[in-house]
Amino acid sequence: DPFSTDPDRHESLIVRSSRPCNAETPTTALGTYITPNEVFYVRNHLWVPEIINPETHTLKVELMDGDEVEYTMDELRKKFNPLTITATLQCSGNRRAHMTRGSRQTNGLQWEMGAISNAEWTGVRLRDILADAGVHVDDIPEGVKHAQFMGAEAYGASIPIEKAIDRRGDTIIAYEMNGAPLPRDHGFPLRVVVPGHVAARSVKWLNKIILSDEESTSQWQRRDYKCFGPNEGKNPNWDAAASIQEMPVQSAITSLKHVGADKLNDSKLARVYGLEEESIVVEGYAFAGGGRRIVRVDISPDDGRSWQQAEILPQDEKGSKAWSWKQWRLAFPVRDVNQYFLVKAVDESYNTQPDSFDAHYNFRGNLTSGWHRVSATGSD
Ligand code: MTE
Ligand code: MO
Repeated sequence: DPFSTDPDRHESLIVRSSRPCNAETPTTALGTYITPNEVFYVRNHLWVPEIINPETHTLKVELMDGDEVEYTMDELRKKFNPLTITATLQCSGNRRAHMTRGSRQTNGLQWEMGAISNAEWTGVRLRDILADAGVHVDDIPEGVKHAQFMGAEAYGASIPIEKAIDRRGDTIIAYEMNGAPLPRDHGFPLRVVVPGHVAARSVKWLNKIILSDEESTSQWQRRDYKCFGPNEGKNPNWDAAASIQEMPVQSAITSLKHVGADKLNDSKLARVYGLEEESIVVEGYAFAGGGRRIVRVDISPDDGRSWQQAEILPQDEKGSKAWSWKQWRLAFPVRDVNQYFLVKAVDESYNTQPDSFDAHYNFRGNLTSGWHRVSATGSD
């Protein structure tokens, strides 16, 4: 039983499947900017490899001519400058359950809004490793199109070479998560972090990188992580569809707090907002792929008739671009609230989110990003 050596997990994770382990970050932790390692969501397609010895673990880099260069963990740490980035990972299935409820049945784990988390990752630039291995990173030959990644248990995926070599793309080979060695569930001892891209490309338990003229041939590159039109049915043309790479705009409401008239004087929330009457404080996250900054978060307290802009909480984030989610909040007097709250976010390219689930339905429920609609009483 390959699952028998899986690590123990925190009891507050919301488990969607146990073999393999797929578990959401608990809703309360979605309100924290940096997700603690033990409640960072877990998405495993297979088992966690048996404990890998970091003393003997190596990373192989296979070049176009078939030559291989190999690095020990120690060499990676000593030979290259470390880089720390703050980056959100989001599964392409995050909020799939919202699409199922808002449109119709989708295939796959029925994630609510917790298949997303944010951490500080430390490692070395993939660009620097490739340059050291002999790749002309500033003048990449035409034929080199993809960087493929292989995980120790058999998972694999790839990214376009441009993202791998972009100095400001911040693709790193990480060995630390929030200042600690990577936990086993998150790739110990080495994983790729491809910030701004779908988390499926951030391969865990990394042991090999292959430069190639084609994408990874894994099912996770060629089949699973693709998106389709609402009409394309269950047997779409997989080869014709593009692999998911950069993520679209996303947002969700993670908390509604009722501040009763009796609490106006004593509650901290009431003071922070200067509330003068009975109110509801709405909080959540917003995120955009590609390093595109979230520039606005619109909240409706009345199912779309009126809107107001939430306060986006400032955060220190490390890295060349906006790789991490933003937390936001806004309070409404109860008399302005009518049945449903809605949220939609806008990124710096003025991309935003679709207002209907039918319009971006796909049978795999990938990239669900329709406006999150939550009943004022708390259910969605
Ligand atoms: N890497 C390996 N080796 N095996 C996996 O199953 N899952 C991918 C990606 N990398 C996966 C992997 C997917 S689909 C996601 S969403 C992220 O890892 C989840 O990362 P996390 O478990 O650290 O949150
Ligand atoms: Mo995923």
